[in-house]
Amino acid sequence: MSKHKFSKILLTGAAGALGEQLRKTLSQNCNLLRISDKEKLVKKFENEEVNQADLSSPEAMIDLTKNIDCVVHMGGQSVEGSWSNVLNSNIIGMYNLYEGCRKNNIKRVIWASSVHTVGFYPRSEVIDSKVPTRPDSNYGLSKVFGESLAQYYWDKYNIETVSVRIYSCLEEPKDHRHLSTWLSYDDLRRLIISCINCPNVQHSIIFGVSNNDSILTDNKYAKHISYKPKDNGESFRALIEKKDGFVDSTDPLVTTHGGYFASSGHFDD
Ligand code: 15L
Repeated sequence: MSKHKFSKILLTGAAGALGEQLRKTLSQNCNLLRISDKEKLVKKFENEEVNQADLSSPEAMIDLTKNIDCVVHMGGQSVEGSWSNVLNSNIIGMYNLYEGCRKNNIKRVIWASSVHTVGFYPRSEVIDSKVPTRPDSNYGLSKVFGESLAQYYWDKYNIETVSVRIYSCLEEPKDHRHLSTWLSYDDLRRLIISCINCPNVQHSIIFGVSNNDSILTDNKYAKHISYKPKDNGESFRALIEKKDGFVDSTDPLVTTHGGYFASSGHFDD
């Protein structure tokens, strides 16, 4: 019997910023860690297996998901982009990945959804995961599609998913909005491991945010995941106020959860 709940984990987007932060922890929490990205990757840990693949290829996704029991999906377009980039990476790519999961009997997916699914909520509103989505960009729209896809694959095909609405995952908060939206790298690791270890998740949506004093979200519908964030963006307030001064409450950076994603125009214009 394996000492891990899932013995064979696939990490997509392993060359990206968050993928990079997760490799070591994941490799310690499974027997085999298959790492994938469309960029070239170099094996770092003994139980890693490298498989370079592009999400937009259905064949590659079927191949990538063979002999795996849990996927941590950090791949795809991670910021606003042209419609064609978002479509290929996050909509077609997400569908291809789940088809691979279905065909290869994968049990669970944990993936990077985003604050930008709900980016148009005003800062004054603390939201839970049952409020209607309010995407703020092509990118946010693609993440809403991803969450619906995850719900569908749970309802119809019994593939469990945790959609992690990551707010701002950075080494440290860099501006006033981040004081509320920051997710530290250590809390990211805690969160993903909680999602892996949780016995039953069905399709759950959880906000990926640290224990910030000025938090904008309420994880009351994800208590079963037992995510206990430890870091707090507030400790960076003095530094940010010294650097940027005080921010006006009408500044688009802080009027909504999504910040400048919500206030900027169409990417393709
Ligand atoms: C995200 O979803 C992006 O992946 C990240 O690059 C940040 O822009 C973050 O949201 C944010 O809004 O802070």
